[in-house]
Amino acid sequence: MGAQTSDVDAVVIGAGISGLYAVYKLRGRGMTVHGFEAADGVGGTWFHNRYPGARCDVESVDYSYSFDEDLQQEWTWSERFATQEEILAYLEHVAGRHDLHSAFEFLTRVVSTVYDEVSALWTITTDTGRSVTARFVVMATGVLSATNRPDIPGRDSFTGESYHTGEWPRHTVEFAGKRVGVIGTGSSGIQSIPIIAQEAEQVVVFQRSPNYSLPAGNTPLSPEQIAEVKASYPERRRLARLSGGGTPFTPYPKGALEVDEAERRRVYDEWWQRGGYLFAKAFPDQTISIEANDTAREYVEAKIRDMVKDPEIANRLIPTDHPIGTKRIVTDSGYFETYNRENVTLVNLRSTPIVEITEGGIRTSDTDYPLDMLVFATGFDAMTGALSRIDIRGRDGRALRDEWSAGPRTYLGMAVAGFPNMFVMVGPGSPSVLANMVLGAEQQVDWIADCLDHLDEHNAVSIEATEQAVAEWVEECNKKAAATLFPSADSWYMGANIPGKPRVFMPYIGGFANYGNICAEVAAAGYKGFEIGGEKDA
Ligand code: N01
Repeated sequence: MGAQTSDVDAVVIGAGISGLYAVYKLRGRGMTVHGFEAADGVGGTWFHNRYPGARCDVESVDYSYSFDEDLQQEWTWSERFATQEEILAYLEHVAGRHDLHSAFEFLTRVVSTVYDEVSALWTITTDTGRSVTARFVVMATGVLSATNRPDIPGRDSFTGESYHTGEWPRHTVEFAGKRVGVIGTGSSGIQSIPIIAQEAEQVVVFQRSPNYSLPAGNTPLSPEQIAEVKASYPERRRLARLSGGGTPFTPYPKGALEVDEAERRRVYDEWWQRGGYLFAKAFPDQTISIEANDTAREYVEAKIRDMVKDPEIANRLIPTDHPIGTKRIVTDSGYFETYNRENVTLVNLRSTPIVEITEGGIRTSDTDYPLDMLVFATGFDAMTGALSRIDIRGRDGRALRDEWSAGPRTYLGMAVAGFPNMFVMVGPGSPSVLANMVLGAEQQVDWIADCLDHLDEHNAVSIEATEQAVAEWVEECNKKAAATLFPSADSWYMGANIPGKPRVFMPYIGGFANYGNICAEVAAAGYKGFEIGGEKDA
């Protein structure tokens, strides 16, 4: 089989963090690359999540590309945890600096990608009726990009303003003088509620599951701090690549149950001061031993009780359904204190569920809440949602949706048996959301570029994961997850937030550094677990 001529060498779907870098890197190999992006700009997650209070929970100096040393030295982050606005400005800057906009066709949604075995080409078709053929397709479609608007009775009958945090409009949303209902208390709800409450006349929070959240401890970055980071970037990045989560932080060297009460408290105090989700990893045994986890949980519960004046409301805000850290700990600014405000009401949907959304508000089993605005902070069909919304067909017309009907099945999170020359970015089976997404994207794109070099060197046209390699990797991912407390939580990591979605722990939880090493070993062994096929036409 020889490869026929395609319109371009590669199509990249999505202009978020991984899509932008994929275009840069593949073009750098001399490939022709065409990108498609449904939005009218670059940025992916950071384009869409413009809700008030949206910030990254990874420190800005780490949540940034490392591939361009000059960029790293020239760009100056203003705060420890960057706002959505600043991250989007950064990504626009990167795209401008490397002429990446020119690769993309914006406002164009891919509806199908179909592989043809005879030509060994993919045909990518869009909602504008365009079709492009390519040898390779890179699915940089995002992990938290397919929004979830739950099918609550009467959802579309509401006549006030209605927004989803993950599809927030560009125009300024005015809360002043309005009664705002927020459904959902994940990261998006918890970040936006304090800001909405400062402006709105009244905020009613509809909480189904309480979540653990820690103050961000966000501060402006001083010129001295910036200079120090810039001077030490090589070491900072090196440590990040050796870490479990893609940032230069490591847990305390002993387990929570190996130290006495005073030492444990000192460590939790220190990690509390650092702020944010890293608290889940203060001690290395916190997410594998329920006894260790209990010590962290009790510490945070006491903090919540300190912050919330009304003990009954504090009780409602303390999770009882999952070990701390098995859902992503939220990084907030003044969340719990918001419930001390007169204009904020917390509705516990576990005791009084939503019966319906009406024209004028929300009706629970015991109360009608009249509202002017509804904010759906109800999350995403995570990790697989964006892929399943595209009709992806591999060999013999096999549909990815069907292949993954019992849960996603990948090799190294990047490749799928039966879908040659298709690469999935930061997808299920990779550390993905459990690590720094920017370094994760770089690591995978670099690996893909090396893999394409290998194909060229061997005059080959296709690479495809074997069924056996996929089966073994899926088993490895499941084994790693089962050794932790994570599967015990009804989280979006498990697909538990979407009715009918298979319950599978989707990311690879063996650590960022380990994952990188495994990928490197696979490459060094001549792409073990892959079939490399065909010869290029002379
Ligand atoms: O979404 P979520 P998110 N009726 O799925 C509730 C990243 N992120 O957008 O838990 C009533 O976490 C649902 O309740 P329950 C980060 O990785 C990062 O907030 O299913 N409620 C939950 O409370 C994060 O983890 C940042 O019982 C319903 C909420 O909606 C991920 O994105 C900022 C419901 C959804 O929470 C997702 O966060 C923002 C229903 N029918 C996001 N359906 C950073 O800081 C759902 N809910 C970087």
